[in-house]
Amino acid sequence: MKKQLLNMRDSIATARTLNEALPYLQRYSGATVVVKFGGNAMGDDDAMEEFAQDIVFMRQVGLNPVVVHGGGPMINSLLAKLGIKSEFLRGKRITDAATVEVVEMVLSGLVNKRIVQAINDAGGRAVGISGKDDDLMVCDYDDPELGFVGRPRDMRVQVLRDLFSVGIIPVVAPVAPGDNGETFNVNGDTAAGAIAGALQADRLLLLTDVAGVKDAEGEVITQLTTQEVRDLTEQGVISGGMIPKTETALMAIEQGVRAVVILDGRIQNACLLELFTDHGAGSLIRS
Ligand code: X2W
Repeated sequence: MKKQLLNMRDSIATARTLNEALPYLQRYSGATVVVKFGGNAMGDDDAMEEFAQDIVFMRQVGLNPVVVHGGGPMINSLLAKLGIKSEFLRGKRITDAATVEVVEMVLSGLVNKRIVQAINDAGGRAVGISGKDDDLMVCDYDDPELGFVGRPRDMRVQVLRDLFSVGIIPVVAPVAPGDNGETFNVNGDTAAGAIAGALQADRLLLLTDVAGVKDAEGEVITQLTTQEVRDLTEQGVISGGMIPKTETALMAIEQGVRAVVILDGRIQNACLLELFTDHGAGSLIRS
């Protein structure tokens, strides 16, 4: 009897949670949400399963989610096994011809298919592609010092819309073609920003392993404008690894993305918490 009562209480709490989510479900119905899933946020199989469930939930309630993933730590690990040295310059991997082959194998192969499989196991329909498929993201050389690192130039996002229209969740590896047969390695945040911009997405969620943008006292700032981001960067408060993320956010918003959230992927069900409850889990940036 006591157990039954407890179960009833749990169920009532669940029903209330669903009820409280209604305005958010209504607000985001039909919205396009690009989720950048970084290598550092991927964690173990349980974290992957939970992420996949969040994405399937989003699709189930009428959103159009697109996953753009990273995989930096996984690339490092295979490069080390192969004895290939690797260095970063201003947050991007210096990528020679041998490295770009490893990058494509790891991102388009191992990491992309692990995410696709997790989403399918959670009951969704995921299809994995890279920037090469249907020429989704044609790139120029980013910087001569970086080798085969791509800067997105021409975005052809129709393939993503075609996948949405039949209920498929696209999972995109940040590997892209150049004009002359090159394969480019693209920073995952950069790729997610370019895709979100081209889709005019309602939200870009940058899932990472930090709590968000912090102020001078080290407190997380839950909401900030693009101007505040510029000011804090000038003051040196936003620095280091946060800069590529805030730069991606500014560029995406300039291209028409409504808001960007730098989201703490270590928190359980971070995507659901951000989209469907009053409690965000990071820093929301908008114009
Ligand atoms: C990245 C691509 C993967 C990535 C790299 O080679 O590591 C460049 O730096 P995370 O896990 O999101 O860091 N590309 C040009 O962005 O992975």
